[in-house]
Order: sequence, then structure tokens, then C-alpha cells
Amino acid sequence: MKEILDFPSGSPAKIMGILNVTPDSFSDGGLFVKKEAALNYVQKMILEGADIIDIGGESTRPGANDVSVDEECRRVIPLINAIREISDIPISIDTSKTQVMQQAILAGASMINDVNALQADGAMALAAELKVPVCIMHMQGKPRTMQHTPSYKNVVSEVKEFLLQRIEACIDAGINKNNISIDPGFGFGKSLEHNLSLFKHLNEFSELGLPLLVGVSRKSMIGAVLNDAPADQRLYGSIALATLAAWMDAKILRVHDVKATVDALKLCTAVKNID
Ligand code: 7PM
Repeated sequence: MKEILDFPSGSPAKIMGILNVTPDSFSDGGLFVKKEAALNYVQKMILEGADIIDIGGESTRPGANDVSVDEECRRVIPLINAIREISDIPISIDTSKTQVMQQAILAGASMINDVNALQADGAMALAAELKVPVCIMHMQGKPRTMQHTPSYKNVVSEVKEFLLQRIEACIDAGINKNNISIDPGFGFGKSLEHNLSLFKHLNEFSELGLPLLVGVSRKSMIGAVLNDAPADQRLYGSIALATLAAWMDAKILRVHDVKATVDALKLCTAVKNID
């Protein structure tokens, strides 16, 4: 089987297509997930060239409130089962909750994407036991309040140091180094200047020796630079940053707009691989 975190030299970055299953997407407002619509959307992302589908049922947006384990499972587990019936595409579960990770992997997800870097009780041990690939992300603070007063002396070195410590903790907990990917966490407890500085220095994260995942698609840092463009006007900005990230050796691009990103990435890879 092809491994999710396997990147032979010269191979393009992988595209992780985002499937948000929260009250404002593929849901009637909380209780009922519109499974058919969500499945069609997944099918579309697969046809457009997604390599991984990232399913999240916990809104991690700035200011978001907590969701219970039961509610989060109700949102994502039936969908994981349904995707498994139509495709063997790798599925990552975007969650910070140990029980959701466990249920999702049991249902057929094959990767854990945790914006909280496996810091919940039992999360690291579970990932070690299940032997699945993980993405550990940096966040300053907690989702509800993280954008209030982000503060760093040096954002690049502090984010790097945090990731280094979490990598060591993962390895100590028995997670295979080949199963770890890292993410600086754009927008998670960072001002516009912090986000831009992290992006400019993305190359430096290669020093950690693990595949880098970048998630900037439609994020507010793009809106801010584009004179407060709303989320539905951030496509071109998202493509620009996805291309720059791939140029700077990011290995996984977490995106909403799969087709546009795949095309941009093809050009990026063609230029990268020429002598
Ligand atoms: C609403 C607002 C819903 C913002 C979701 C979000 C990342 C992630 C997210 C990321 C990794 C979004 C965020 N962002 N996982 N999950 N890296 N690894 O903009 O940057 O998609 S949720």
C-alpha cells in the first residue's frame, strides 16, 4: 500500500481536500448531517485530484465553542463509513478528541490531524497504538480566545521549538517518526504579521526533517492582505500561497479548492523538477 506520508524525491505535494461537517456546512443546522451532499462533494474532490480527504466536525475557528464527543462523532462517523463504501482514498480525521480519533480510525480513517498536537489525555498513546500517520500542529492558546492577543518574541523559532518538543514526545510515546507530519498552524493564535513571517520562513521547518503540512486556504490572513476580502473572494490568494508553500517544500496542502490547487501545483512541480 502507498503510504500517506511517503514523498519520493521529485514527487508533487499531496492535496488534502477539506470536508467541514459543522453546523454551517453539510448540516441542517446542528443535528442532521446531509450525507448525500457531503458524499457528492467528496466524490468531486476525488475526481479533481485530492490525495487525502480531511474530515472535521469540530469547529476550530477563532471564537468557536466546544462540541461534545457524541455530537462530533454523529457528524463525522457516518460520513467516514459512507466514503469507505465508495472509495479507498485516505481519510484524515481533523479532531483533538481522543475518543473521536479512535472511532474515526475504527470506521476507516487512516490519519489523525490534530490542531492540538495530540495533547489531549490518551491521544498520543492512541496514535502510537493504532500506528497511523499524524499531523501535529502549533497553536498558541485555545480556539475560543487564541486570536485575542497573540504574542511571540520570535514566532518562527517559538513555533519550531514547540514542534520539536512535540515530535520528541511523540517518539517517546512510541509513534514511528515516519508517521509524523508537522504544521505551523496558520491562523491559530497568530496575527497577520506572525502568519506572514512564518510563511516567509517555511523553508526553515524542513530542518525538523519531517513532512510539512500547510493550511492557509481561504484563511483570514489572505482576506486581510486583500483589503478585507470575504472568504468567497480568497481563491486567487489561496492559490498564490499554496504555490509558494509547495515551492518552499511543503508536502501536504490542506485546501478547499482542489482543482485550482492541483493545476497550480502541476506548474510548480514542473518548474521545480527541471534542471
Ligand atoms: C472554520 C474556521 C472552520 C477555520 C475551520 C477552520 C488547519 C487544520 C483547520 C490547519 C491543520 C480552517 C480551519 N485549519 N488542520 N484545521 N492545519 N493541520 O481554516 O491549518 O480550515 S480548521
